[in-house]
Amino acid sequence: MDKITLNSKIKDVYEHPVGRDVLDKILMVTKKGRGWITNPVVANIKLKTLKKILHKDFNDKFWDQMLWLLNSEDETPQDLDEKVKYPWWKEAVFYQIYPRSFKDSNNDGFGDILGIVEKLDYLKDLGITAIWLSPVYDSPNNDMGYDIRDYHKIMEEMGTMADFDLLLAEVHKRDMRLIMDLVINHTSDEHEWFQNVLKDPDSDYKNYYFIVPGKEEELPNNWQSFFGGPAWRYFPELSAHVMHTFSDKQLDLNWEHEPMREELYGMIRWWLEKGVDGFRLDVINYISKREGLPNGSKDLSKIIQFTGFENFYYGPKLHEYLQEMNREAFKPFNAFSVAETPGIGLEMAKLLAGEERQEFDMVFIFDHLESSGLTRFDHYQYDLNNLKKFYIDYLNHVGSNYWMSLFVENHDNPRMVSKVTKIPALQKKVAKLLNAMILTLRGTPFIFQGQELGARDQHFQSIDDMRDVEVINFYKKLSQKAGPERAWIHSLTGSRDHARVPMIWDEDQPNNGFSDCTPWLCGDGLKLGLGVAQQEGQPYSVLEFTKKIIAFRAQNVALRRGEVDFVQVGKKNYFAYYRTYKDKKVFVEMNLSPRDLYRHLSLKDYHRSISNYHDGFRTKLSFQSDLKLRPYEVVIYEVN
Ligand code: TEU
Ligand code: CA
Repeated sequence: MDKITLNSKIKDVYEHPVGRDVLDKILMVTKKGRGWITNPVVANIKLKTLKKILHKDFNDKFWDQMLWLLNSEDETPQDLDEKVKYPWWKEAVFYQIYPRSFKDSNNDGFGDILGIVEKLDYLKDLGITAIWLSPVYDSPNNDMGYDIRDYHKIMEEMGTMADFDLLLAEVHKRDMRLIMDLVINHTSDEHEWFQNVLKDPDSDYKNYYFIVPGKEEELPNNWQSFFGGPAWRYFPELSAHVMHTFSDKQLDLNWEHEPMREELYGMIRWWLEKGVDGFRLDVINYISKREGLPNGSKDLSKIIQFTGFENFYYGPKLHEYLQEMNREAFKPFNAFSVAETPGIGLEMAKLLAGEERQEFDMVFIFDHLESSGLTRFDHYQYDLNNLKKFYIDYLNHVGSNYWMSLFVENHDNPRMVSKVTKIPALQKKVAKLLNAMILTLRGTPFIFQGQELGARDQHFQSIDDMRDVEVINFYKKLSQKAGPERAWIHSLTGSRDHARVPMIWDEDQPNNGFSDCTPWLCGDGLKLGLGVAQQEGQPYSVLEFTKKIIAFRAQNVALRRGEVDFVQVGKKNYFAYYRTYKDKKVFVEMNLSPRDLYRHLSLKDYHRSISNYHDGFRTKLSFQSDLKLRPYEVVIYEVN
């Protein structure tokens, strides 16, 4: 791969994997289409000319950082065209459990492991074949388990290691798989490793973290934490700053230090020996920090929001560490891995999860969760055409060696349904449409707990009702700048607590059947018929609809393995595709808008199998009455 310099043309940058992802991000944030770059006039502009044109917005530091980032990758992703292999995880339907809020077995207000065991039959009945468990390790819960104190111990509220062993056995007994959350970019400050540093600042453990000696008022660099404020916490007892890219109780591990890496790999093998089937790796693309920890570009941070990000979100030794971890820990156990990789675009993703790369099986990319240029804390209505564009773009640009994860919700985001519409009657349609989409596209679907019920955002009354460290810090900071009212509007819009409220098992029971005692985080208590007990056996409920599609997918190989062919892609609000495998064919079409939509395909030989509208449902279409799709309608047809 040629080095990118200021003499390179924009089109050279766009040919480069990192360049393409970075430019795509810039186009997204500035709401310009790809056409802008592929336009021959723009494509032939040299970077130094662009630098001149943009000198007001972007200074020298920006260009230095950009060139460094681009030249840190000299490999090109490959899009192969070979026979696709089908390991179990490509045909799985995953379900993400947020254990603290799933089911409380001993009525102390916290969900726990035995609570999960109680509900395994519910998941089995839904058709789930694999579970991803958010962290259950010992933790002071500053970031609800994403701050691990002891990797070998279960958090007290969650139960015991014996409970965990039971869970694993019960999962396997039901022919399901279990993957754990692996948080190894950082540990809690209460982890023994850091405690050892405090006890003996000269011990080797000082190399496990980024500890930079100096005066309190002199920060090592200008990096910002994702949870507000600088990415450095001062420890007077060490006369040093310690790096934390998340909360100040989550200290970043120094992957440069080999003994630290060895300990992590040993810990991973320990869990795999127990029999867990794999891992979801938390912010794993952040582990390699640029040498010297240089300042981030202020200009760049206008685009990516966090100063310093470019120095570690795709760091220089990332691939080296990941290949090593795969070799040392995953490979010997044939363990499955899915990486959470915020900020990564498709080309970088291919270098992280291409089959031949021996790093991860899949990644979670986040480019689709917000409309162009907006963030989770912005109040707006999400346009589903964005999702369509994202999936077409991505699925049309991968080879046989890349497999996509499909998701629209997780524990870090408000409910997608609420982002799309606030109208309760339409929310159920949208919930079904979204579930249908991730269950019928090509890839592995991940359902976040409650998504199968059509769970929506909460009407929290004030910041006191929220528990998440991110939103609490965010609210404090914004209140000072913009006043409490504005701070509250944005906090309510973006809070991760919307997704973290307890599961609704039965709306007729106290605390919705989650616990006999007041939960650690409460929702607004509105009864909207969204509980499991309220939906089970009701054929038109979101739950039964979702179950039906999962069952259909299990029976229909075209939905699991079929190639995807998008049709009429230029038609706004219309999203339609064929899934084809040998002689099996399925057609899926959707109306992405709250208005009727006329469409012009001849569907008369298709057998209509599933739809989120049941009135007037016929398996055969008649030409006169079926020219239009109703608001947020989705229909799945068997074509043969
Ligand atoms: O999230 C990483 C992450 O970057 C975001 O999704 C995060 O929620 C937020 O947007 C930061 O502004 C992972 C975990 O999923 C999350 O729960 C943890 O809080 C975080 O890492 C730190 O471990
Ligand atoms: Ca409990």
